[in-house]
Amino acid sequence: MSRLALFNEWIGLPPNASEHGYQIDHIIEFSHWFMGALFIGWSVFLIYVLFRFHKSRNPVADHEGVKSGISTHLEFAVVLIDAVLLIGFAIPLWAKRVNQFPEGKDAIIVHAVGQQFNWNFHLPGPDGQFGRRDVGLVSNSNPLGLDSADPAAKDDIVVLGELHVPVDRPVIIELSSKDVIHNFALPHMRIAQDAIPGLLIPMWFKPIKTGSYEVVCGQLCGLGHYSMKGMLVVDNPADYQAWLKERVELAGTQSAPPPTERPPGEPPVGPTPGSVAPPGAPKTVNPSGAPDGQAPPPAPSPAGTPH
Ligand SMILES: [Cu+2]
Repeated sequence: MSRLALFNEWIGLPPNASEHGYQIDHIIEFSHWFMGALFIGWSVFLIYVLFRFHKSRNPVADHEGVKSGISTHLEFAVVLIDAVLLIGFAIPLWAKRVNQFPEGKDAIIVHAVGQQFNWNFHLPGPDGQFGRRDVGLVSNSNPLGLDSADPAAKDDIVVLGELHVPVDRPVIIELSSKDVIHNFALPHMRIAQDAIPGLLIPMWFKPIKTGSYEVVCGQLCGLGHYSMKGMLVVDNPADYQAWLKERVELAGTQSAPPPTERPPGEPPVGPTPGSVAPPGAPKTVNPSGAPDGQAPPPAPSPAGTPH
């Protein structure tokens, strides 16, 4: 444990906080030692070859070449070890994350929806049922388009950026995206999965240490990608219940979350007036015939302008 922890620290991995994480860490550790051995081995071989086949020792080219089969055996051994790592360890480990989901009521199920450049979380509330979501209902005050006419949606919890989960219970996160491909990455939990528009992709882990952990977007998803961070707070059961209670009370009375904030001096999110139109789009026609920028008041405001 101590050697592993030291090694992980040395290569910059944050401390593991999930149940399965140590298995990932072992593979990472072994792969690095293996790569280190290969690096040293090939370096020594290169230096040997430089001396062994130097022009002074071999003034005339030898068209027969080396007859020893040792390099073939060595290369085959490297391929074999790689195959064992991949087929024997990496694939079964990942299969458990994406195929063998925990059963029973013990698991917490959360929907995480990526958008440029935030993570939204949708929890089913006390009734345990996710309310209907409709993309047509999406607005600034309703980032997920939750249908308030659906009885199951009444107690649903929608939070922006910060998700709380209880310690020592499996957490299933079902991922989707509102715009482009994002990646829900939890470095401390040793898990990451793509969030793809139109798909619902589940993943799961079991946090074993309380604390606050960073959620990052692992796919370059646009100009504000660097700022697409969230927080995963692993609570003890009492704190988690308190957070849930507070959120349920807030549900329905929540005010609009702030639009994506940008650091000072940066361009606003989304298309700005006069920016590039999508391919094939008709040219903008000014119905009033007035010069650009002098449209009469009833004309709709250009896309991207806050109302
Ligand atoms: Cu992203």
